[in-house]
Amino acid sequence: MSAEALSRPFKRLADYLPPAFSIESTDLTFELDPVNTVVTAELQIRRLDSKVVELCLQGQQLELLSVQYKGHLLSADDYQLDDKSLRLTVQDDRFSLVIKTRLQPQANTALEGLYYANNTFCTQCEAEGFQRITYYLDRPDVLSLFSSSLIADPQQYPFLLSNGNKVEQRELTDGRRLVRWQDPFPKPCYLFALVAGDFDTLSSEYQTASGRTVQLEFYVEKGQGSKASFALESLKRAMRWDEERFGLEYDLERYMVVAVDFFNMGAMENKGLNVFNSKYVLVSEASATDKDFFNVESIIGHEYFHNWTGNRVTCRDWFQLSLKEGLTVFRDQEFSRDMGSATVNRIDAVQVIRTAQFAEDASPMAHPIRPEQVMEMNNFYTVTVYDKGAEVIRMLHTLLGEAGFQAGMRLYFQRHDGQAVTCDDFVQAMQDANQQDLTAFRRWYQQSGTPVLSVKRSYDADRRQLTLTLQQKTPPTADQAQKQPLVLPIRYQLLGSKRSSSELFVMTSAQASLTFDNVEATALPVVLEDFSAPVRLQHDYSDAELLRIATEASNGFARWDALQSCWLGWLQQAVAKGESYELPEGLFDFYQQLLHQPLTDLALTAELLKVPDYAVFAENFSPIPVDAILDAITDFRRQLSQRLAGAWLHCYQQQRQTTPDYHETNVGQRALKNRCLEFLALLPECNKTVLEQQYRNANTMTDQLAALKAAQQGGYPGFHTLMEDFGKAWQHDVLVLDKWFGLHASNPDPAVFAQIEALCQHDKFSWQNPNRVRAVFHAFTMLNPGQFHRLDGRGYALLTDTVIQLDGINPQVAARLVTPLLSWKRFDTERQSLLRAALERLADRAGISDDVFEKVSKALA
Ligand code: 0A1
Ligand code: ZN
Repeated sequence: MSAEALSRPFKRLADYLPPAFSIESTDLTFELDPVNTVVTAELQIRRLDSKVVELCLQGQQLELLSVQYKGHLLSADDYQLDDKSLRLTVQDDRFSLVIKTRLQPQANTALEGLYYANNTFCTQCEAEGFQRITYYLDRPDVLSLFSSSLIADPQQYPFLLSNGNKVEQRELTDGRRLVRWQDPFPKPCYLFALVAGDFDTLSSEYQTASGRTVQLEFYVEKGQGSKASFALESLKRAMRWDEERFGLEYDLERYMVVAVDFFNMGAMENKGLNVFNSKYVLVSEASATDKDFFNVESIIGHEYFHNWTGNRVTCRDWFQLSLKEGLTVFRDQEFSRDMGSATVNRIDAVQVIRTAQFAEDASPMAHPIRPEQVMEMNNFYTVTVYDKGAEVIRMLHTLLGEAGFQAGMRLYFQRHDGQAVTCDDFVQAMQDANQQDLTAFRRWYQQSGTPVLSVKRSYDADRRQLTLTLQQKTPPTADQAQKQPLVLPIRYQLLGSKRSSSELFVMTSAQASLTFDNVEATALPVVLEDFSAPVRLQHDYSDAELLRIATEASNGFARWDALQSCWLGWLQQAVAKGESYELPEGLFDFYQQLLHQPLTDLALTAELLKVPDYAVFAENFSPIPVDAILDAITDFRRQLSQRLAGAWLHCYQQQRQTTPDYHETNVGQRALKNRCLEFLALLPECNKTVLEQQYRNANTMTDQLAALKAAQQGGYPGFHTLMEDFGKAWQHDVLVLDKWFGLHASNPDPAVFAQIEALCQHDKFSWQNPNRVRAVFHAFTMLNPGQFHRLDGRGYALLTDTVIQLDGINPQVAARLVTPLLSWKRFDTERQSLLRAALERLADRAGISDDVFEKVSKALA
């Protein structure tokens, strides 16, 4: 690694200083042009700390045209300019600054700041993108009143949108149009947005609980208007839900959502003007899966809920990101739970924690939900900050109960509406509203890593007493060696006893025990219902006991989870034996029963009938025996398909006819049917007709795609013909083509390398478009472990080349893609050296971005 590279600086939470200046108002004028946009920023600034004379504004990738201080044009001697900042000495306590900058939105392929893609101007300012628009105090604790004037050619860009209320629209003498917007709420600059382009629009009205009318407006690509109606209805449901559950109402007259094709993330909560990745707005039964519909509703909810948890109360600094993200994910999960199958929703959320988040804790990028140091903030929009952050909020909810939690929320808004605050302020509000000491609980914010909770049982037959001994221990992580015990809310139930309802035990120390008097020897504790704390659970339950929980527990999550434990146990035995492990009769009986008599929750039934994915198993090993896991999975699936052939077919036929619309019952039915299809496809005798029929007759994308996936996994010879047909049929729809790209890239055959090369030449593929890149390479690295982890290193080399190529275009996306290379220490020695070499190749590249460098250098440290 070069010396220059090693000296790249970190920013630290401990170095936080309040701002010395405030920007009372920010008036922006944009003269929009793809290659030459001029931005005029008129700032009214006030000095807060009289001892400070230097004003340092951040700015990147800007061409400075002029600066006026209190109306006087400054010369270059009056300020200092470098590639990161503009600094000037100021004598006054109040003054105006007018800064003119020139931007080239079309050349901005990083998609941060103002960019131009697909004939649309769009901004993305979180986390630190506003400094790519003008020189500014680009930090979330500087709140300003924003107004903005957008000037552009009305033929090409009939819609000129920004935050707040539209206060003026007129045509200029040169033929351009000016639209002026004013946002009445002070906000940090990361919530600023502008969009200019031509769209299909879809509008509606919403009556708030207090009787105000809000205009809802969706702006989507021409010709796609009808695909936004589900998102629009989801928005109304989210608005109603937030009023009913949290007592929170929307606060502006207008709520706009713009869907764009080029976007680095899922969506962005800019005040009154959300910008969405089109993937999370545009759905129809023919072109989107049930999972896509689910994502649209949950992300629409997420961005809407940010209006209170994020916008009205925002973060003091970026280390506090989980203040808004953990809380908002918790809120969107609760919303989704109320909209669909509660149990399956919880299962999905837990899968994210157990696979991605536990993996992050075990990786060189391990960090607490409130990180303490960062090089590039964009690297910290992580599953830890978001999803583990939501688990921490969920634990508070479990500890305080719904009423106590809501009291805490009310106090939080009462104290902090309009402010930029810390995670501590949030916990303090919860504490004060409930008169509970949450000191020990706060450790969740500063400690990284996954606690291991072990449970041991002993039964005293004479006393008829059962004792549970609990122990918690958090192994060291890359960022922190010492760990302390955490507060763990543990929900449990005792099967086969009178006290069969769910109870809560709050564990606060390293060891604890629970005793149950007067119980039978057969009483069976079900621990960690609903995954009440984000821990790895260790126990010594037998298969028979686990299968009993899977059948008898009243908590749906616990039933599924018991089965997960079984699968892990069986897989470990298969790996240890190095040969086929025969699945127990009890499992076949259990599945037979489920297939003939599914539970009322069909989606849960489908989950129970699933062999866990590679990623779920892999997370439990170090080193990860890649090939043995893959072999065992294939063998398990083969055993199930053959032993239960008749039952899969019976259930498949029972569930075959489904109504296309996205509705809980239909979704469950499709999930179950397609699970059956997955196993049927492994049977040579019947797969042809069943697969072909389902593919041809599908009335939803869910069913069509399920047929293709089953055909691929089952090695169906007609698969390629079906893929060709699918590719042709969906040429016109890039969001569907992404699914096709992904399927190609998850081909478990070595031919995948040639296919990926061909995909990158496809006329709909573009390195500039994050959705296209992710469709191919996310599928390759995450859904194709066999080829990605090849022992000849070809998979790693492909990813490394891709990261290098992409880093020059879009560092944020490149840095997300690099993640699978980081955990090199978790593999066997051969793969370790291949991965290490790949990381070194990246670290040594001149000009590698901070985004990629931060991750790679941590991995090599
Ligand atoms: N705040 C958004 C996520 C987001 C974060 C960063 C972005 O660009 C770097 C874009 C979006 C959310 O939580 O939805
Ligand atoms: Zn968010």
